[in-house]
Amino acid sequence: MPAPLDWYKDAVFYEVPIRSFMDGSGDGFGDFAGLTERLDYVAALGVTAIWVLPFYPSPLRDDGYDIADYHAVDERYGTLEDFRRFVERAHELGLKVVTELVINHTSIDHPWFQRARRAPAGTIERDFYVWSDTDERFPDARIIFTFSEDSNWAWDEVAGAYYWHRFFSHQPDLNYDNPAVHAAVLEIVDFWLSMGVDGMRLDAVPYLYVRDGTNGENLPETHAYLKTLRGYVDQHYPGTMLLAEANQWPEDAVAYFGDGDECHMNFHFPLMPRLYMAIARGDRTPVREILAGTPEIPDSSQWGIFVRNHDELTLEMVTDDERAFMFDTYAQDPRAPLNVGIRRRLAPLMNGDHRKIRLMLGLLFSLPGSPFLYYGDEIGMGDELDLPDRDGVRTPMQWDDSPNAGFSRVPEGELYAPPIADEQFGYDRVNVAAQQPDPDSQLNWVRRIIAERRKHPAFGRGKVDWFEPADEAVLAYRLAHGTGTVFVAANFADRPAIVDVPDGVDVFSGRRVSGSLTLDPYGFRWISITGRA
Ligand code: TEU
Repeated sequence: MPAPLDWYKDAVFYEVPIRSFMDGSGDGFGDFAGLTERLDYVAALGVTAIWVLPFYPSPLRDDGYDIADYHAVDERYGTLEDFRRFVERAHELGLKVVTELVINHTSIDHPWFQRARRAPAGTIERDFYVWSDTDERFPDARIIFTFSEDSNWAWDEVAGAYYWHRFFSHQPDLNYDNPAVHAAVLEIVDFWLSMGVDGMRLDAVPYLYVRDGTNGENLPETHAYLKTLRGYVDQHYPGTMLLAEANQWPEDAVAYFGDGDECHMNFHFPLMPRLYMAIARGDRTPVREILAGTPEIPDSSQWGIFVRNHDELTLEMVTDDERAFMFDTYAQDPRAPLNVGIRRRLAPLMNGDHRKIRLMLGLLFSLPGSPFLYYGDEIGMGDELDLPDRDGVRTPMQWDDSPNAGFSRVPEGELYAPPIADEQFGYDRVNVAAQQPDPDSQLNWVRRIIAERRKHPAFGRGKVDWFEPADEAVLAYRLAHGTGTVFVAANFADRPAIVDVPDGVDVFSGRRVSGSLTLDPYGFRWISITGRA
């Protein structure tokens, strides 16, 4: 039976930086051959879709988000044939494939930029990018990579002009006022979607257009463009999902759904840091408030829920006081802050406290929307703060306690980065092989909770009703859907909490519950209230 057009509502996504997952070629660098080899593991997690990070030819100065050729695979990741085999095997295992459409900017090494800098001003070639004779235009546009950039303009000697870049200065922004850029983007879309890709994440999508007198984010022109892109994809590749990476406040983030005619999905960025705030304060309020302040979305749209990803834990969408609280609470190590965020993984952020880790993952798999699990968080991987930029949360997957953590057969020391080897999270103790046979391991716990989630379409499709338990440590809500209704109660405090619950069946124990129940410290419960366990 063909998947429904809105398959993404039932999906459980797994995020994989290909470089970090498995080295198939034996060069110390993860690749498609290795990833394809390990797809059985991914499928056995119970996830239903795999999101792979950029793998296109790139100088890798921003880990592939600096693309030099959109129509090929970087040789370190393999070949187009390896990519096809990956997609084929993923589909065989029932996994949807989501790739990256990084179209806000290219690498300066991209032939488009090399041609533009040499082309006369005002030509189509030149205007593939945004140029200016001064570096003073668009002063209200904030700098995103505050640790490495002090301007969004960079001087180009060859062009004799400044070019616009919202991220690194080696990532010049494309000029969407140039129709030739639109045409080039559609060629990229055709190239990859014709190879069976099921979804595309639109990287840094709020920044496509820039205008004088604005902060260069969320402009109406950007939304108009997304409507045309969506129209094209729906017409030529029905069932393909567009996922916005719009790191914005709720009222701006919902706009990326349009009237159901822009992106199918968008990440709920403001929710993520508030899960960490709630657990640190033992109080549901930060989560309850941000979701109460999140407008309704079109029926065909879906929020993407995450607790961590390949970037720093971004604190762009919190208040100054909340940001200070987050840095005080979670970034005591002076190496932890990066740009406007914290470059740590889930397990270290929770100090390895399994109760807290499981509460965060429990909410990941039960908050309204579709969950995105970051590779390695299913086994409780740590991070390495001595690595540059965000590389500390992109270390080799820890398959076992053999050399290189089973990630590669090259001599030790020849990996793109060393596997975590510290006391608490070292690969000698935190690895798939050790957890596989242990029914109480985090790995098997994650498998169980994903399996339970998938039995209840209400998690991805249900209409949510929020409750206000007297104990503010408790977040409680009901998700109602034709197939059944689930009730969720989660305790953010380090003490037991009592909560009133509807009559039903505890999804994990299978036992009937009614009246009220006591949540363990950082505990949560899922109750099926249609009598279906
Ligand atoms: O990040 C873009 C983005 O919006 C950032 O705000 C992001 O949330 C975070 O702060 C960046 O670390 C995307 C990618 O996720 C990131 O890895 C790339 O470096 C960036 O775009 C540029 O392509």
